[in-house]
Amino acid sequence: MPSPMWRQHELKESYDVVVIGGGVHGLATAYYLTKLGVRNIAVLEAKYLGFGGSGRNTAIVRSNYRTPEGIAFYDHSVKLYEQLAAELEFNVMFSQHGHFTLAHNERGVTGLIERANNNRMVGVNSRVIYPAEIQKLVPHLNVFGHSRFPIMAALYHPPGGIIRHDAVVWAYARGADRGGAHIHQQTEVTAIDVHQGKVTSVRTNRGTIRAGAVVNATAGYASTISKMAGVPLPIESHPLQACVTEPLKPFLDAVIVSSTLHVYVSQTDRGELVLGAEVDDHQSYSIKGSLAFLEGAATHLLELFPFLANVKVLRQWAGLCDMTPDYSPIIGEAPDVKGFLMTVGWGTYGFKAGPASGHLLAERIASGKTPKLLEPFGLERFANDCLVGEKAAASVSH
Ligand code: PYC
Repeated sequence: MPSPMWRQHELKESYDVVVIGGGVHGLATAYYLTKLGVRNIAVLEAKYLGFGGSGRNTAIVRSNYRTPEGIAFYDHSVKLYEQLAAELEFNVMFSQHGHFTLAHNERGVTGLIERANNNRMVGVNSRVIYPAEIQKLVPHLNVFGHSRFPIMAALYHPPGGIIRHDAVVWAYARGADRGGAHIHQQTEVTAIDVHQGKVTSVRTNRGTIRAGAVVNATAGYASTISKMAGVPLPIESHPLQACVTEPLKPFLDAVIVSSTLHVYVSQTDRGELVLGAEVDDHQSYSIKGSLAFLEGAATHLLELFPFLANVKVLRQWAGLCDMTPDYSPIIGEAPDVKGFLMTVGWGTYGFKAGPASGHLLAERIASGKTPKLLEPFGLERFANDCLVGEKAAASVSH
């Protein structure tokens, strides 16, 4: 009988750190905390591990962002992802076959050149390439055929790729469990108690837990959880939809994204195409797919790969994205509530950031000092007018 990936425990009355959210951010934080010697940790998940954004994303990993702060942060994550299979002894199927962001107009090309320059300044491998080279690297892409949106250039980012997102969640969960953390599924947080400016306990559907520190590592409900601790967040929650096709023979080993067409596509090791689009234009907590999304995504995909016209879609879904005003996350301790920490507001960038945010937040909690890479992302930046603008660093509509 194989041993379970993680054990079940009674809820204890007290933990040093209570992490809310059983996705990649929460589990990575717990795992890296155990590595730093903090072992009395609970991870609380309202549903099951990976129910939220970690199980609903399109599994893209990359660091070709716009700002020096963002590029350095996501680069740290890519480097941790590169070691993850060996570190956690679990095949997370990381396939770094390159990430191509297409431009279809002059303005788009200028944006890519700026990103490539910023990437290179921080030491991240990205360069702008033009149609002949794009065609050579992605032979099935419609580069020279008829198109309403001809491809003029691409930002080529060789370290980018895709990973098996469920495997990442399970591997971190097993690592955290082995390190002594308690993972509690079906455990919903109903209130957070704060006394004299310090977090004291977390109330759940299974009882109240005293807590030395509380980490909000949720997506979709980040503002709801933070409000329980009296910390309002500048976040709007929008659904982001995706779908998967029937399996096809392997023809695409790169990730292709187009911000003009708002579409991104990759092919999994099973042969399915995973494709997504922009976030829904209205705020909502819906995780249902819509026909409008399918029509749009399919139309845009066919601009890039017209031969896919008769491919069947197997399933579609949505996840929730917490969007901040500058499209960068909020990580660190709440300025006015001691012991209440957050890794939230990831918008559409969350999955790829999980290892870095977990690693750095664990260091922050264990040492009490903010690591350099986290300094730009505190909640106070909105009051201090120090935004980290990552708008237009993806193929989603921002
Ligand atoms: O940032 O690569 C990305 C992404 C893909 C889908 C949503 N965001």
